[in-house]
Amino acid sequence: MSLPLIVSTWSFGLRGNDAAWSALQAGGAALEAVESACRAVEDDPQVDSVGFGGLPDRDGAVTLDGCIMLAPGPGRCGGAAALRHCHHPVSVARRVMERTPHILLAGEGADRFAIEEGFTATGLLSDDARAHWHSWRISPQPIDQSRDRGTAALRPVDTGSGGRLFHHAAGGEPDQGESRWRHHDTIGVLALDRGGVMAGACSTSGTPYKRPGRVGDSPIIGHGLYVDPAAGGATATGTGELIMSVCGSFLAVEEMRRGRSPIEALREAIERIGAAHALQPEHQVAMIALRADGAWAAAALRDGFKASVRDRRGARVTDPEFVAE
Ligand code: SD4
Repeated sequence: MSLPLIVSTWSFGLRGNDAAWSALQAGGAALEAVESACRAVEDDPQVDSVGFGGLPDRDGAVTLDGCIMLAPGPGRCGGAAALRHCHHPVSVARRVMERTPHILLAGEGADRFAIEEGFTATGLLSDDARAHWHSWRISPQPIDQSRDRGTAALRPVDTGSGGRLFHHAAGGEPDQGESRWRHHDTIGVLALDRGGVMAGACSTSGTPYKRPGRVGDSPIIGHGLYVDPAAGGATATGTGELIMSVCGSFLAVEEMRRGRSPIEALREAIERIGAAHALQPEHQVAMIALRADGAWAAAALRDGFKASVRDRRGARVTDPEFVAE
């Protein structure tokens, strides 16, 4: 087994992996690595689905979600949902894990907790995101991208260069003009440090123009992320409602606990989602899974997903081994 190892969702995960790598390679903890990987993407205003620069809800408010996990059990996992004033949900989630007896704080109380913990209150709506929200209001697009019907739905297709294009669901050419918008993806990260300790984290601004109050899978342990050192870890990106309907990350980890390989476990979770839903053109779910021995895999419901990995052999972007359709 070659340790350490860090794997993230999407090609923008490369930037997160890079940010975490030198400390991880020098013997740093997996927990620090997954947090700093998420923070690097949260800080990037060009990523309009995570952290500062994320697209807002339909009322123009950006709300951020994230969670972090070492293991089931007290003080080993935490989440923060619907933060409106702190652009590092992954770090707030870590404080929830380390400084409270709770697992999930949400909304105003989560922001208040973050400020009490010393986080700086900041605006989350970038100029670009505000401008896009204004044009969306003039020419309304789907309010909840993962559920609206009958629209010119777009699906994210990772170009492998850190950017993504969007294919019209009905086919046709990717629209470059749309490429920065209507992203639908979470940074999910799993790492094993040199000591063999595993950690995971994820962070998102959720579905663009979502109904205010809507929370997806990403801040909720078992849905967007699950880590159990005895079995492995998994994290998800895509339409939260689909992931949540099968406790996607928990399901994948449980499959590994039963002896399945990471790819077999992901395949089970993805196929379960496909079987449970009348899939809409805009739906996508993708997952990564990691086992304690360093074996990992990526899988997706539909094409267009990529995963990013960094280990002693270098940094690379890979296609998922399994795509359901
Ligand atoms: C959610 N899963 O809120 C998140 C959003 C996302 O890729 O971006 N997924 O449903």
